[in-house]
Amino acid sequence: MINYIELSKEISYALRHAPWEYELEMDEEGWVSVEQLLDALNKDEKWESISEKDLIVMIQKSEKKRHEIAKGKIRAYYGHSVPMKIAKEEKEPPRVLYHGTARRFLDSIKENGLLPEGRQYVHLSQDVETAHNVGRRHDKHPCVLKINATQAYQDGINFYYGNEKVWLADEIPSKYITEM
Ligand code: HQG
Repeated sequence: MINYIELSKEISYALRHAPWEYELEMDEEGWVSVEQLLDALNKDEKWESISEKDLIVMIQKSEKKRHEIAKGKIRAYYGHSVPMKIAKEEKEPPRVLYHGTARRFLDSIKENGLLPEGRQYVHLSQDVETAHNVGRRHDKHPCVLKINATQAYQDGINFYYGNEKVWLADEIPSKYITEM
C-alpha cells in the first residue's frame, strides 16, 4: 500500500527545498523531469515500485493542489526555498487576500510587513478559511490578516499566481494589512 501523504511530503521536499539531494535538474519555473524524480525515488526501498501513475494518483488524492505534472515534467506550485528564484506568473490579484499566521508573529508583521522568511515568496490565501488553516500550522488560535491587494497592486507591489487558493508576493508592507 502506497502512503500518498508521505510520498507527497517527500516530493514537496525535493521540489521545494532540495532538488540536489535527488540529483534533479530544475528549470527556472521549477519543473524537473518525472523520469529523474522516479529514478531517485525508486532507489529508496520504500518507493521502489512508484511509477508516474502513482504520482498522478498522489496529486488527485491530495487535499491541496501542491504539484503539477505536464509533458513528462513535474513541479511544485508554491513553497520554494531553493537558492535559484523560481519564476512565477505575475497577475492582478483579487481585491482582497488573506494571510493566516501565529499571534506571536503579529508585532513583527506590524512593524516589518509580511516577509517571505524561509521561502522565496510571501504566501497569501484566496479565502479566510484557507488562511485560517495555514495559520493553524503555526498557532492553535491563529489570526487572519486581511490584505488590501488591489491597493498594493496599484502601488506597484507584484503579485504572482500560485494555484486557485494560493497567491504569492515578494513582500507586503504593513500599510496594506489589517487584523480581522
Ligand atoms: C511569518 C503551506 C515575523 C508568516 C501553507 C508565517 C501555505 C513573519 C511564517 C504555504 C513575518 C512563515 C506557506 C515578519 C511573515 N515577522 N513573522 N515580518 N512575515 N511571517 O510556513 O505562509 O501544506 O514559511 O506569517 O498552507 O505559513 O506545505 O509560510 O507564519 O500555503 O502545501 O512567517 O505552505 O502549504 O511560515 O505557509 P511558512 P506560510 P503546504
